[in-house]
Amino acid sequence: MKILFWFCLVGTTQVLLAQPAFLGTENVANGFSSPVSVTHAGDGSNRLFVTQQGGQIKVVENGIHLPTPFLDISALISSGGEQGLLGLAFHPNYSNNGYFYVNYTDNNGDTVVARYTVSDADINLANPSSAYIVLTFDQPFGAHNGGDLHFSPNDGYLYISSGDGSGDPMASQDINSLLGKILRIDVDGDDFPADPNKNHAIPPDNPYVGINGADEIWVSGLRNPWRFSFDRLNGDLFIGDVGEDTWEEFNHVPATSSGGENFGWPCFEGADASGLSGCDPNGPNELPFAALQHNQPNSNYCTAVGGYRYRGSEFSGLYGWYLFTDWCDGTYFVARPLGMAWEIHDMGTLIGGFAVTGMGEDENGELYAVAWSALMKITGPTEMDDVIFIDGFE
Ligand SMILES: [Ca+2]
Ligand SMILES: [Ca+2]
Ligand SMILES: [Ca+2]
Repeated sequence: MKILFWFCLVGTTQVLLAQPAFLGTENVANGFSSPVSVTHAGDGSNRLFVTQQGGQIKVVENGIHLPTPFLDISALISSGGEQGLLGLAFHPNYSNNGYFYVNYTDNNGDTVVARYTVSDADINLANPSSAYIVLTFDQPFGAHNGGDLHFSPNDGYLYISSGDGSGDPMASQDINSLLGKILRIDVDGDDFPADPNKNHAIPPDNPYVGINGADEIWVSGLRNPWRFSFDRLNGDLFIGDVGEDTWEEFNHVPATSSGGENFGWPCFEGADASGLSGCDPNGPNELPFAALQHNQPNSNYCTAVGGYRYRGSEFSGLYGWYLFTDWCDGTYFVARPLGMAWEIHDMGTLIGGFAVTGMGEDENGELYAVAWSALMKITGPTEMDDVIFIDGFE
């Protein structure tokens, strides 16, 4: 079990210390509508692709926000609230096959993971008729859809976050439900040739292969894992899990894991047992390495936004730190392992204080955030010696 730094922000400390110029932002492009994620294609172009909740993927090329969407599937989706186009990931071999993957809620409100292909004629236009369903599953209600997608740099499999569906939260503990999980699939095969709505293979080392439990599941016990990421260098998995009444969680699955971790929801929120019927107060409950507590002085935590471990080169003072934030509060934090525990620091508030919906990387590992209608680059210290933590710890 990990030792935690339960991080309860002491607001007076934050207010009294001067704000150092440690983390900052540079505006990259504007004019987005409800952006939820930003990523790159890994094709050497260093374009950025911004996913809009309403169903469009927008391209930023050489700092220019192109007016024509890369893809517009707004007619296929339910949007608004927590529904919409929620995630985008490019195939690791995109340069050769032109495949990319989206996660959206369809007109019935159900989750669809689909593959599309870039057009032959224009690298900034996808082929809208190339849709190929990879996986679908029912969503009982509108909220808690998860929706993020990433390929692991280690195994090349596609990982998909799903929320508990906001119906029966015990779905997160049901190993035969795909809700409240991180799923792990192989998009380069089809183990279900008779099923046109299930066009993927199952990695043979997934934890429930050959035993009771859905074969797609990698880890369970999540409430609404809205944004997650991989460490591009070593494959560590970081999951921001949106809490209910008390704790916003940031969870870690080391690259050496063989899957099957249970992060506790709804039997636990953070380390707190819920006492729900059907729950064992002794767990299992894999604890978060960081958690932000609701209703504390001078803070307003409400929605965990998982970030990235910085592996870029421009701001070497950030190298190896995992950056994360909260949608309501806007304070940024950095974390890194310290022996068996984690060292966590408050980095102050960026970008007007709130509404950062997602972060992402470019091809070089530089970090970006989307908030309101803007795409911003996150800047930091270029020397480790310049690092100053406003919480006063060193
Ligand atoms: Ca099939
Ligand atoms: Ca099974
Ligand atoms: Ca948990």
